[in-house]
Amino acid sequence: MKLEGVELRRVALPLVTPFRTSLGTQTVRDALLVRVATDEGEGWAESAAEDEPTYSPEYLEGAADVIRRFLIPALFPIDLDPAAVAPALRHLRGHPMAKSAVETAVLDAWLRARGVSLAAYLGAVRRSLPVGVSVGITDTIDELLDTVDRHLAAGYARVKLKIEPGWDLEPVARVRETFGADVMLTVDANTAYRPADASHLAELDAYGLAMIEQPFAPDDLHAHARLAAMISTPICLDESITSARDAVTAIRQGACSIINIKPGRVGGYLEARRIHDVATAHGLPVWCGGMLETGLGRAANLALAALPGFTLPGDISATARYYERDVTAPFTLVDGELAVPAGPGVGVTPEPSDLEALTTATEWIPAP
Ligand code: NPQ
Ligand code: MG
Repeated sequence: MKLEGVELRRVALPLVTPFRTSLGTQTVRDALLVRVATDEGEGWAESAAEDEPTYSPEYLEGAADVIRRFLIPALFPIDLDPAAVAPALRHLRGHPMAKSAVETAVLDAWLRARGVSLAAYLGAVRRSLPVGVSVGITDTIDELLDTVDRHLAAGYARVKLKIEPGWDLEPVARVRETFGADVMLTVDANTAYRPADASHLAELDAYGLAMIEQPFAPDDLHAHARLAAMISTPICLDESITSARDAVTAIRQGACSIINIKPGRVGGYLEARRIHDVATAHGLPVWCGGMLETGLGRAANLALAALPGFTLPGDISATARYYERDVTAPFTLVDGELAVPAGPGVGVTPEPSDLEALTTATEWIPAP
Protein backbone atom coordinates (compact mmCIF):
# COMPACT_ATOMS: atom_id res chain seq x y z
CA MET A 1 0.00 0.00 0.00
CA LYS A 2 1.33 3.46 -0.92
CA LEU A 3 0.60 6.66 0.94
CA GLU A 4 -0.70 9.39 -1.40
CA GLY A 5 -1.45 12.22 1.03
CA VAL A 6 -2.64 12.99 4.55
CA GLU A 7 -5.30 15.34 5.89
CA LEU A 8 -4.90 16.79 9.39
CA ARG A 9 -8.17 18.08 10.76
CA ARG A 10 -8.77 19.97 13.99
CA VAL A 11 -12.20 19.47 15.57
CA ALA A 12 -13.74 21.07 18.68
CA LEU A 13 -16.39 19.06 20.55
CA PRO A 14 -18.10 20.88 23.45
CA LEU A 15 -18.41 18.61 26.51
CA VAL A 16 -21.91 18.12 27.97
CA THR A 17 -20.45 18.99 31.41
CA PRO A 18 -17.01 20.29 32.38
CA PHE A 19 -14.56 17.44 33.19
CA ARG A 20 -12.42 18.29 36.22
CA THR A 21 -9.43 16.17 37.24
CA SER A 22 -6.36 16.86 39.37
CA LEU A 23 -4.81 18.13 36.10
CA GLY A 24 -7.39 20.87 35.43
CA THR A 25 -10.85 21.45 33.96
CA GLN A 26 -11.83 20.70 30.37
CA THR A 27 -14.98 22.19 28.76
CA VAL A 28 -14.23 21.48 25.10
CA ARG A 29 -12.38 18.55 23.56
CA ASP A 30 -10.07 19.89 20.88
CA ALA A 31 -9.00 16.85 18.91
CA LEU A 32 -6.73 16.13 15.97
CA LEU A 33 -8.05 13.77 13.29
CA VAL A 34 -5.83 12.11 10.70
CA ARG A 35 -7.09 10.88 7.32
CA VAL A 36 -4.62 8.92 5.21
CA ALA A 37 -5.24 8.61 1.47
CA THR A 38 -3.61 5.53 -0.09
CA ASP A 39 -3.71 3.68 -3.41
CA GLU A 40 -6.02 1.14 -1.68
CA GLY A 41 -8.44 3.64 -0.12
CA GLU A 42 -8.56 5.92 2.90
CA GLY A 43 -8.35 5.47 6.67
CA TRP A 44 -9.21 7.62 9.69
CA ALA A 45 -7.90 7.95 13.23
CA GLU A 46 -7.49 10.52 15.98
CA SER A 47 -4.64 11.58 18.20
CA ALA A 48 -5.19 11.32 21.97
CA ALA A 49 -3.16 14.50 22.53
CA GLU A 50 -4.91 17.26 24.49
CA ASP A 51 -4.59 20.94 23.68
CA GLU A 52 -2.24 21.44 26.66
CA PRO A 53 0.59 19.13 27.84
CA THR A 54 -0.89 18.30 31.27
CA TYR A 55 -1.75 14.58 31.16
CA SER A 56 1.27 13.81 28.97
CA PRO A 57 4.11 15.86 27.46
CA GLU A 58 2.36 15.71 24.08
CA TYR A 59 -0.11 18.37 23.01
CA LEU A 60 -2.26 18.93 19.96
CA GLU A 61 -0.20 21.47 18.02
CA GLY A 62 2.97 19.53 18.82
CA ALA A 63 1.40 16.30 17.57
CA ALA A 64 0.26 18.03 14.36
CA ASP A 65 3.75 19.45 13.86
CA VAL A 66 5.62 16.16 14.36
CA ILE A 67 3.13 14.32 12.13
CA ARG A 68 3.46 16.94 9.37
CA ARG A 69 7.22 17.46 9.49
CA PHE A 70 8.61 14.06 10.51
CA LEU A 71 6.17 11.13 10.63
CA ILE A 72 4.41 11.48 7.27
CA PRO A 73 7.62 12.22 5.30
CA ALA A 74 9.06 8.97 6.73
CA LEU A 75 6.07 6.98 5.45
CA PHE A 76 5.78 8.35 1.88
CA PRO A 77 8.72 6.29 0.54
CA ILE A 78 7.86 2.92 2.09
CA ASP A 79 5.59 0.04 1.15
CA LEU A 80 2.96 0.43 3.86
CA ASP A 81 1.31 -2.17 5.99
CA PRO A 82 0.28 -1.82 9.64
CA ALA A 83 3.35 -3.60 11.04
CA ALA A 84 5.70 -1.42 8.95
CA VAL A 85 4.66 1.90 10.49
CA ALA A 86 6.31 1.71 13.94
CA PRO A 87 9.68 0.44 12.58
CA ALA A 88 9.70 3.28 10.00
CA LEU A 89 9.18 5.82 12.82
CA ARG A 90 11.43 4.26 15.47
CA HIS A 91 14.34 6.63 14.80
CA LEU A 92 12.08 9.52 15.86
CA ARG A 93 12.03 9.67 19.64
CA GLY A 94 8.87 9.89 21.72
CA HIS A 95 5.54 11.30 20.45
CA PRO A 96 3.53 8.10 20.98
CA MET A 97 0.17 9.85 20.57
CA ALA A 98 1.19 11.31 17.21
CA LYS A 99 2.61 7.94 16.09
CA SER A 100 -0.51 6.11 17.28
CA ALA A 101 -2.79 8.35 15.20
CA VAL A 102 -0.76 7.75 12.05
CA GLU A 103 -0.43 3.98 12.60
CA THR A 104 -4.14 3.64 13.37
CA ALA A 105 -5.19 5.56 10.24
CA VAL A 106 -2.96 3.23 8.18
CA LEU A 107 -4.46 0.21 9.99
CA ASP A 108 -7.97 1.49 9.20
CA ALA A 109 -7.18 1.95 5.49
CA TRP A 110 -5.39 -1.42 5.21
CA LEU A 111 -8.12 -3.38 7.04
CA ARG A 112 -10.92 -1.63 5.11
CA ALA A 113 -9.28 -2.61 1.82
CA ARG A 114 -9.28 -6.21 3.05
CA GLY A 115 -12.78 -6.22 4.58
CA VAL A 116 -11.44 -7.10 8.05
CA SER A 117 -12.49 -5.42 11.31
CA LEU A 118 -9.90 -4.04 13.73
CA ALA A 119 -11.51 -6.22 16.42
CA ALA A 120 -10.97 -9.40 14.39
CA TYR A 121 -7.43 -8.32 13.44
CA LEU A 122 -6.44 -7.70 17.08
CA GLY A 123 -7.99 -10.96 18.33
CA ALA A 124 -11.26 -9.84 19.91
CA VAL A 125 -13.28 -12.54 21.66
CA ARG A 126 -16.44 -10.54 22.56
CA ARG A 127 -19.13 -8.76 20.53
CA SER A 128 -20.20 -6.36 23.29
CA LEU A 129 -18.70 -5.19 26.57
CA PRO A 130 -19.72 -3.85 29.98
CA VAL A 131 -18.07 -0.45 30.38
CA GLY A 132 -17.23 2.04 33.10
CA VAL A 133 -17.55 5.77 33.57
CA SER A 134 -15.01 8.30 34.81
CA VAL A 135 -16.53 10.91 37.13
CA GLY A 136 -14.81 14.28 37.48
CA ILE A 137 -14.26 16.27 40.66
CA THR A 138 -17.40 18.26 41.53
CA ASP A 139 -18.02 21.40 43.62
CA THR A 140 -20.02 19.51 46.24
CA ILE A 141 -20.48 15.94 47.44
CA ASP A 142 -24.23 16.18 46.71
CA GLU A 143 -23.45 16.98 43.09
CA LEU A 144 -21.09 13.97 42.98
CA LEU A 145 -23.75 11.66 44.43
CA ASP A 146 -26.32 12.88 41.87
CA THR A 147 -23.86 12.28 39.04
CA VAL A 148 -22.94 8.77 40.22
CA ASP A 149 -26.64 7.97 40.66
CA ARG A 150 -27.36 8.95 37.05
CA HIS A 151 -24.50 6.86 35.70
CA LEU A 152 -25.48 3.77 37.71
CA ALA A 153 -29.07 4.14 36.50
CA ALA A 154 -27.75 4.28 32.92
CA GLY A 155 -26.13 0.86 33.46
CA TYR A 156 -22.40 1.54 33.88
CA ALA A 157 -20.58 -1.47 35.34
CA ARG A 158 -17.89 0.49 37.19
CA VAL A 159 -17.55 4.02 38.54
CA LYS A 160 -14.17 5.76 38.71
CA LEU A 161 -13.87 8.86 40.87
CA LYS A 162 -11.20 11.41 40.10
CA ILE A 163 -9.37 12.34 43.32
CA GLU A 164 -6.77 14.86 44.47
CA PRO A 165 -5.48 16.00 47.88
CA GLY A 166 -8.53 17.44 49.68
CA TRP A 167 -11.00 15.43 47.53
CA ASP A 168 -10.41 11.79 48.39
CA LEU A 169 -11.51 10.00 51.59
CA GLU A 170 -14.80 11.86 52.07
CA PRO A 171 -16.18 11.61 48.52
CA VAL A 172 -15.17 7.94 48.37
CA ALA A 173 -16.79 7.20 51.76
CA ARG A 174 -20.01 9.00 50.80
CA VAL A 175 -20.30 7.26 47.41
CA ARG A 176 -19.67 3.88 49.05
CA GLU A 177 -22.21 4.43 51.83
CA THR A 178 -24.83 5.82 49.41
CA PHE A 179 -24.62 3.15 46.69
CA GLY A 180 -23.54 0.09 48.68
CA ALA A 181 -20.82 -2.53 48.68
CA ASP A 182 -21.75 -4.09 45.32
CA VAL A 183 -20.83 -1.11 43.14
CA MET A 184 -17.42 -1.56 41.47
CA LEU A 185 -15.68 1.63 42.57
CA THR A 186 -12.18 2.89 41.71
CA VAL A 187 -10.22 6.15 42.09
CA ASP A 188 -7.75 7.93 39.79
CA ALA A 189 -5.36 10.60 41.09
CA ASN A 190 -3.56 11.43 37.81
CA THR A 191 -0.25 11.74 39.73
CA ALA A 192 -1.56 14.28 42.29
CA TYR A 193 0.09 12.77 45.42
CA ARG A 194 3.61 12.80 46.89
CA PRO A 195 5.29 9.68 48.26
CA ALA A 196 4.83 11.08 51.79
CA ASP A 197 1.04 10.83 51.26
CA ALA A 198 1.22 7.01 51.25
CA SER A 199 -0.19 6.55 54.75
CA HIS A 200 -3.06 8.91 53.94
CA LEU A 201 -3.82 6.94 50.75
CA ALA A 202 -3.70 3.72 52.78
CA GLU A 203 -6.89 4.90 54.52
CA LEU A 204 -8.67 4.24 51.20
CA ASP A 205 -8.30 0.54 52.04
CA ALA A 206 -11.45 0.87 54.18
CA TYR A 207 -13.72 1.41 51.15
CA GLY A 208 -13.32 -1.77 49.09
CA LEU A 209 -11.97 -0.05 45.97
CA ALA A 210 -11.20 -2.24 42.96
CA MET A 211 -8.02 -0.16 42.46
CA ILE A 212 -6.18 3.11 43.05
CA GLU A 213 -4.96 4.48 39.70
CA GLN A 214 -1.69 6.40 39.32
CA PRO A 215 -1.34 8.20 42.66
CA PHE A 216 2.30 9.29 42.08
CA ALA A 217 4.50 10.78 39.37
CA PRO A 218 4.85 8.80 36.12
CA ASP A 219 8.55 8.06 36.67
CA ASP A 220 8.22 7.08 40.35
CA LEU A 221 7.68 3.32 40.16
CA HIS A 222 9.32 2.95 43.57
CA ALA A 223 6.66 5.05 45.33
CA HIS A 224 3.93 2.91 43.73
CA ALA A 225 5.69 -0.29 44.80
CA ARG A 226 5.98 1.00 48.39
CA LEU A 227 2.29 1.88 48.53
CA ALA A 228 1.37 -1.49 46.99
CA ALA A 229 3.25 -3.22 49.82
CA MET A 230 1.40 -1.11 52.45
CA ILE A 231 -2.19 -1.63 51.32
CA SER A 232 -4.50 -4.36 50.07
CA THR A 233 -6.24 -2.23 47.39
CA PRO A 234 -4.65 -3.02 43.99
CA ILE A 235 -2.51 -0.31 42.37
CA CYS A 236 -3.17 0.42 38.69
CA LEU A 237 -0.70 2.35 36.53
CA ASP A 238 -1.73 4.66 33.69
CA GLU A 239 0.74 7.54 33.00
CA SER A 240 3.77 5.39 34.03
CA ILE A 241 3.31 2.80 31.28
CA THR A 242 4.38 3.95 27.81
CA SER A 243 5.45 0.60 26.31
CA ALA A 244 5.40 -3.17 26.82
CA ARG A 245 8.91 -2.84 28.24
CA ASP A 246 7.66 -0.35 30.86
CA ALA A 247 4.90 -2.79 31.73
CA VAL A 248 7.37 -5.61 32.39
CA THR A 249 9.58 -3.30 34.49
CA ALA A 250 6.63 -2.10 36.60
CA ILE A 251 5.31 -5.62 37.12
CA ARG A 252 8.76 -6.94 38.17
CA GLN A 253 9.12 -4.09 40.67
CA GLY A 254 5.71 -4.78 42.18
CA ALA A 255 4.58 -1.25 41.26
CA CYS A 256 1.17 -2.35 39.95
CA SER A 257 -1.17 -5.32 39.80
CA ILE A 258 -3.48 -3.84 37.13
CA ILE A 259 -2.65 -1.82 33.97
CA ASN A 260 -4.74 0.84 32.25
CA ILE A 261 -3.92 0.57 28.53
CA LYS A 262 -4.42 3.66 26.38
CA PRO A 263 -3.31 3.05 22.79
CA GLY A 264 -2.33 6.69 22.28
CA ARG A 265 -0.10 6.75 25.36
CA VAL A 266 1.82 3.65 24.20
CA GLY A 267 2.21 4.46 20.50
CA GLY A 268 -0.69 2.52 19.00
CA TYR A 269 -2.95 -0.52 19.04
CA LEU A 270 -0.16 -2.97 18.18
CA GLU A 271 1.93 -1.92 21.22
CA ALA A 272 -1.29 -1.87 23.26
CA ARG A 273 -1.86 -5.50 22.32
CA ARG A 274 1.72 -6.36 23.37
CA ILE A 275 1.06 -4.84 26.80
CA HIS A 276 -2.13 -6.90 27.01
CA ASP A 277 -0.06 -9.98 26.14
CA VAL A 278 2.73 -9.43 28.70
CA ALA A 279 0.28 -8.42 31.45
CA THR A 280 -1.84 -11.51 30.78
CA ALA A 281 1.27 -13.70 30.81
CA HIS A 282 2.09 -12.29 34.27
CA GLY A 283 -1.48 -12.84 35.48
CA LEU A 284 -2.45 -9.15 35.59
CA PRO A 285 -5.85 -7.89 34.42
CA VAL A 286 -5.89 -4.91 32.06
CA TRP A 287 -8.55 -2.42 30.98
CA CYS A 288 -8.83 0.21 28.27
CA GLY A 289 -8.44 3.82 29.37
CA GLY A 290 -10.09 6.84 27.81
CA MET A 291 -8.92 10.23 26.53
CA LEU A 292 -12.29 11.85 25.77
CA GLU A 293 -12.16 10.27 22.32
CA THR A 294 -14.38 11.17 19.41
CA GLY A 295 -16.33 8.27 17.89
CA LEU A 296 -13.25 7.29 15.86
CA GLY A 297 -11.12 6.58 18.93
CA ARG A 298 -14.06 5.15 20.87
CA ALA A 299 -14.68 2.58 18.10
CA ALA A 300 -11.04 1.49 18.01
CA ASN A 301 -10.87 1.28 21.82
CA LEU A 302 -13.90 -1.02 21.85
CA ALA A 303 -12.10 -3.35 19.43
CA LEU A 304 -9.05 -3.48 21.71
CA ALA A 305 -11.12 -3.92 24.88
CA ALA A 306 -12.75 -7.01 23.34
CA LEU A 307 -9.45 -8.94 23.75
CA PRO A 308 -9.56 -11.71 26.38
CA GLY A 309 -7.26 -10.09 28.96
CA PHE A 310 -9.40 -6.94 29.23
CA THR A 311 -11.31 -8.38 32.16
CA LEU A 312 -12.16 -5.06 33.85
CA PRO A 313 -14.61 -2.47 32.42
CA GLY A 314 -12.83 0.35 30.60
CA ASP A 315 -13.25 4.14 30.43
CA ILE A 316 -15.20 3.69 27.19
CA SER A 317 -18.48 5.38 27.96
CA ALA A 318 -21.46 6.02 25.70
CA THR A 319 -21.03 9.08 23.49
CA ALA A 320 -23.71 10.95 25.48
CA ARG A 321 -21.54 10.85 28.64
CA TYR A 322 -19.25 13.34 26.89
CA TYR A 323 -20.81 14.84 23.77
CA GLU A 324 -24.14 15.95 22.35
CA ARG A 325 -22.67 15.92 18.86
CA ASP A 326 -19.79 13.75 17.68
CA VAL A 327 -18.02 13.25 14.33
CA THR A 328 -19.51 9.71 14.03
CA ALA A 329 -22.88 8.19 14.87
CA PRO A 330 -23.21 7.95 18.68
CA PHE A 331 -22.41 4.84 20.72
CA THR A 332 -25.22 3.96 23.13
CA LEU A 333 -25.45 1.61 26.10
CA VAL A 334 -27.70 -1.41 25.55
CA ASP A 335 -28.32 -3.43 28.73
CA GLY A 336 -25.23 -1.83 30.23
CA GLU A 337 -22.98 -2.76 27.29
CA LEU A 338 -21.45 -1.14 24.22
CA ALA A 339 -21.28 -3.10 20.95
CA VAL A 340 -17.85 -3.77 19.45
CA PRO A 341 -17.88 -2.39 15.87
CA ALA A 342 -17.91 -5.28 13.40
CA GLY A 343 -17.47 -3.43 10.10
CA PRO A 344 -14.17 -3.22 8.21
CA GLY A 345 -11.34 -1.20 9.77
CA VAL A 346 -12.30 0.65 12.94
CA GLY A 347 -15.91 0.12 11.85
CA VAL A 348 -17.09 3.74 11.80
CA THR A 349 -16.53 6.73 9.52
CA PRO A 350 -17.19 10.41 10.14
CA GLU A 351 -20.66 11.71 9.24
CA PRO A 352 -19.86 14.46 6.70
CA SER A 353 -22.30 17.05 8.11
CA ASP A 354 -21.23 16.53 11.74
CA LEU A 355 -17.59 16.50 10.75
CA GLU A 356 -17.92 19.80 8.88
CA ALA A 357 -19.87 21.43 11.71
CA LEU A 358 -17.23 20.47 14.31
CA THR A 359 -14.12 21.22 12.21
CA THR A 360 -12.04 24.28 13.10
CA ALA A 361 -9.12 23.82 10.66
CA THR A 362 -7.88 21.44 7.97
CA GLU A 363 -4.55 20.93 6.28
CA TRP A 364 -3.52 18.68 3.37
CA ILE A 365 -0.05 17.14 3.24
CA PRO A 366 0.62 15.98 -0.34
CA ALA A 367 3.11 13.31 -1.38
CA PRO A 368 6.41 14.88 -2.46
C1 NPQ B 1 -7.27 9.10 32.85
N1 NPQ B 1 -9.14 9.95 31.38
O1 NPQ B 1 -7.65 7.96 32.95
C2 NPQ B 1 -7.82 10.09 31.81
C3 NPQ B 1 -7.26 11.41 32.04
C4 NPQ B 1 -7.66 12.59 31.26
C5 NPQ B 1 -11.47 9.50 31.07
O2 NPQ B 1 -10.47 9.66 33.16
C6 NPQ B 1 -8.95 16.13 27.95
C7 NPQ B 1 -8.68 15.00 27.20
C8 NPQ B 1 -8.85 16.10 29.32
C9 NPQ B 1 -8.29 13.84 27.83
C10 NPQ B 1 -8.34 14.88 31.35
C11 NPQ B 1 -10.32 9.71 31.98
C12 NPQ B 1 -8.46 14.92 29.96
C13 NPQ B 1 -8.17 13.79 29.21
C14 NPQ B 1 -7.94 13.72 31.96
C15 NPQ B 1 -7.79 12.61 29.88
O3 NPQ B 1 -6.36 9.42 33.55
MG1 MG C 1 -5.87 7.62 34.54
